Amino acid sequence: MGSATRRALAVTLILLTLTVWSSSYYDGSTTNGASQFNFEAFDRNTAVDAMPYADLSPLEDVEVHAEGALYTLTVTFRFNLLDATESDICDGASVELKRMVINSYQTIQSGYTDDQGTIVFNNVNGGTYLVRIESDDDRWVRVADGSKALDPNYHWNTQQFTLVGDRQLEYSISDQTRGAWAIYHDLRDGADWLWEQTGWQRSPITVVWPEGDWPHSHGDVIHVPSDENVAGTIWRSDISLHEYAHCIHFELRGGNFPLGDGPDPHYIDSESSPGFAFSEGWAQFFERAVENDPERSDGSSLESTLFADGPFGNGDEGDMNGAEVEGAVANLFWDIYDGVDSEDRAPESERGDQVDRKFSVLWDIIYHEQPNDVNDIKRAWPLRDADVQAIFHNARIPMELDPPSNPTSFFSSHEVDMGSLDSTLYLRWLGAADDGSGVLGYSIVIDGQPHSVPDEVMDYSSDHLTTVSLIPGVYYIHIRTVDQDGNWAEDVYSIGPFVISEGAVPVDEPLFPEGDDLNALLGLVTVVSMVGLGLLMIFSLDRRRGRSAPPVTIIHLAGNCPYCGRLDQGGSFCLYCGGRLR
Ligand SMILES: [Ca+2]
Ligand SMILES: [Ca+2]
Ligand SMILES: [Ca+2]
Ligand SMILES: [Ca+2]
Ligand SMILES: [Zn+2]
Ligand SMILES: [Zn+2]
Ligand SMILES: [Zn+2]
Repeated sequence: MGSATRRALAVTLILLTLTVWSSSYYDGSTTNGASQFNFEAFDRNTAVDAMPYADLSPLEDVEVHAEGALYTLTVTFRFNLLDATESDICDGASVELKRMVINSYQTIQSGYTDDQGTIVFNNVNGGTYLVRIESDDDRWVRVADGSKALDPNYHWNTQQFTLVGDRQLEYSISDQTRGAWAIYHDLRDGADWLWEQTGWQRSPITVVWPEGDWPHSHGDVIHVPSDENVAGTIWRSDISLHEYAHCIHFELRGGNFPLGDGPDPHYIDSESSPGFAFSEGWAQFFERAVENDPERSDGSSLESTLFADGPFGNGDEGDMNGAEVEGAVANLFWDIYDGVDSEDRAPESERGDQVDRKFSVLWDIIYHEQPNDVNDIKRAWPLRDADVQAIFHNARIPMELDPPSNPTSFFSSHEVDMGSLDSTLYLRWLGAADDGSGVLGYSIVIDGQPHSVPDEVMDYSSDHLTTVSLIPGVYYIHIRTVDQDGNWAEDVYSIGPFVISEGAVPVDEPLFPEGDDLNALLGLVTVVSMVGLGLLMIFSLDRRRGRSAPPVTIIHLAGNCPYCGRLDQGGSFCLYCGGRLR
């Protein structure tokens, strides 16, 4: 037997000894009136010596400086698991060292347990002490008792002890409320995983237990039911991490969840809506990713590509509606997150999972682009190739890669190369097409350059626009088309130059009623062929009379669309003109 093995065995025996000793020691007494829960102490000085394992004593690192006045106190906290023969550590928890001063305890030092559940207090005077531990790390999570209004955080005091030298103490929390440490531990695992992956952490959340009759997240607060309502929930790391994932999503989105209805209850193969499936799919993915295991507690695996086929009878089969099925979204996220496996593919698919650990790409999109569903994520995916297409397709989320074609013609309120005294320009374009997923919208730049390239951020979902009031100058309008799956036209449709003359003013009413193709077309034909630009200019000049200070610079009225000036009704795009609002 090697020395490392012997050492490991020795540690195991000590822990086993302490645990056994613990269960027989409990006496139900409390050490002071304020203690919420009594629990038992293992003092290695007495407990280990009392047991017949004298060979193990060199493992104890205990020194007593009888001659000194200041001592070092080392305290370790553990909690028993649901199976009380096993235990885990209380790491990162808030701890106070309290000294008895004239019949009451005063906090003299405080800090946090390390990742071994240990805290060291240095330079401690001799005296009578107790230590208080609280399920709060002041960083990621605190766990509060739903039955208490005042001082609700779960906390425990040790029995009092005297310090006459350096001392090491180890405690194990074993009462019925120790489950608070289970969820505390699990959520810290989740926060730590995210911190490692992304360098991002959400603000602290509060777990309230017992509360409610079903585990759920309110965004910043998680409610966990009592054992009477749903037995053992507090111990379920998959449930805890799932609800924590909802809290992450909530804060990432600035305090809301993606919109969308779903069935209640919902299952991994439930057909819901794109927003709901994104929200739940993210949570299903997160719990498995933190545990680093795609296998779920129900025996299914996130590596399965079949969730959109309703394998448990909660959805239809044979279609491509993975964006509306939480399991399909979770499967996609898992394949983005995990390594490659050419055998990981849908039955009908040629191509397996060749996407190698791209969680950072997914995170960037969720963090920066505020996607509302997995289709938004698909559109925002930066490197678009057959491998990415395959994992979307395997999850039953269609994705094509062919770019759309740009518009081929246009109508406008202003003639190209002709000066105009109307400072607001109306434009309608035609001919953009996409055979695969269909045209979604356009990125548009209006500037003075003849050859600009619009960025890959969609500005308009409609096929027409009215500009803000333009200052006098020469303008080009550049249009680039995007399809429903996020493919961008490779070239640009540029129109112009349009010339806004000195003294031009906006024409208040839209010249052509928007949203009515026939009227708009008739209006254009009328103006161009019968009335003519001259009349339009006279009209404009006429409108100008009576104005004291005609605005010629771009105006952004709060609450109004900057393109058409009508009331901002919310949403990403203007209801009237289709301009991007946010
Ligand atoms: Ca389906
Ligand atoms: Ca995979
Ligand atoms: Ca993969
Ligand atoms: Ca296409
Ligand atoms: Zn609640
Ligand atoms: Zn959920
Ligand atoms: Zn508008």
